[in-house]
Amino acid sequence: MTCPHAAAAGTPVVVDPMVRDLDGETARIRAAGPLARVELLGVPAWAVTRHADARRLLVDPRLVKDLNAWDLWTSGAVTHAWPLIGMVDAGRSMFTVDGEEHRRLRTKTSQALTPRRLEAIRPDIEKFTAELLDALEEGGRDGAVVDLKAVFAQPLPMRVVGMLMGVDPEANTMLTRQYKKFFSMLTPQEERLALLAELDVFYTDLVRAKTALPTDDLTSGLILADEGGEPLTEEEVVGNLKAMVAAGHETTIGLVLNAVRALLSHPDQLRKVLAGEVSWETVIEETLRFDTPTTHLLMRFATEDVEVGGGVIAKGEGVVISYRAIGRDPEQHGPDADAFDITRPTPIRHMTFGHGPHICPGAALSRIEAGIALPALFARFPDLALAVPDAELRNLPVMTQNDLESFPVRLHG
Ligand code: STR
Repeated sequence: MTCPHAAAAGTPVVVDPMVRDLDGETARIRAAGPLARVELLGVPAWAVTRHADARRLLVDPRLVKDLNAWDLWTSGAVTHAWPLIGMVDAGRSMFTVDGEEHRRLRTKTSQALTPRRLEAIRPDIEKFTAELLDALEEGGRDGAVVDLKAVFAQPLPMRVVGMLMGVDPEANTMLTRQYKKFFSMLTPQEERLALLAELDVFYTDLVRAKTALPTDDLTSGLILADEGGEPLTEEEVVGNLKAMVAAGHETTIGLVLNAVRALLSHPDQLRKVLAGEVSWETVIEETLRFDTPTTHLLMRFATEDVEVGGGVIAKGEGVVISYRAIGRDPEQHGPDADAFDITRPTPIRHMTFGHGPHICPGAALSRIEAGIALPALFARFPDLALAVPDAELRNLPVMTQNDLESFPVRLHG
């Protein structure tokens, strides 16, 4: 185990692929300073751990997403054998490109995901939620333990993002299974590379079908050029589509489960919410700050030396934004940053969706999903209870996300 002092002295915090102690690890990374040395499966990187620094760096054009700016990549030290390579080498899309080109790749997606435009799909999200609550009720009949993740929190965002993008709902099970394998560090790398290739075929087929016969989904929207505009290439549409599906389902699972988890372990706060004294909106924002779905966001590369909190990210080095550490930053959130508290007197100003040009385009969508799912869940099952002690909830071996293995509950206490 790495102790905080060793880390501060320059020994890297070795990020645990098995995610056995997320809180302890987050504290160690924060203790290692504003710019912490971390090691990700043998690969050295910097981690930004303070809100204010991240806010500045996320608009700094000297940090780029282009893998070719990474010395460890261009020198061949990091290859496709590295299990996290899929997080940075994801094809050309709004996730991997910066500057003017990035604007071109992103505009249509962000326009389609404004809070106003999303109001149109609210009834669909409500319908999916009601159907999944029925399934939950069925699974939890007669006091049986049911997995809130598998039956509710996981299928809901998949159905929503699938519908938006025009994915055949029949493919949802396959996609859920593939992404679970993609994110898990237990998956052998050859298998991960093979499934990514399979997903590329699936998405390319989808884009070709929509090119032949456009409908009113976002994938068709991405294919059609704006008047006078340059159309996106097939590779770019595929890249955006897979970024949307991957990001759109994985992160919202975390948001919903983490909110339920926090409320169930703080019954006094849950009572206030159910009594209407605190809004669901506050619950969602405090959950986003306190228990970020994204633990570390991989990765940006320095095109020049960049100074951060007394340290330097040298030209050619890689840096991750450690959103979990940032959400617990006392300089931003006060001395009780480590506590879940929906009664904070000051507004919660978290940065969990990022900042700057790459700020999460799905932020409004995830807030709408959680804003429908959470009140509906507790309205139907006000006595919802964890079926195991909170301390027994386990993370999946996923290094970049806060992804729980399962969430066993009893519906009626
Ligand atoms: C997964 C693999 C892939 O095909 C495409 C992408 C691009 C978007 C990435 C996604 C990745 C992994 C999860 C991310 C998402 C953007 C937001 C999401 C990093 C690499 C978060 O966890 C915030």
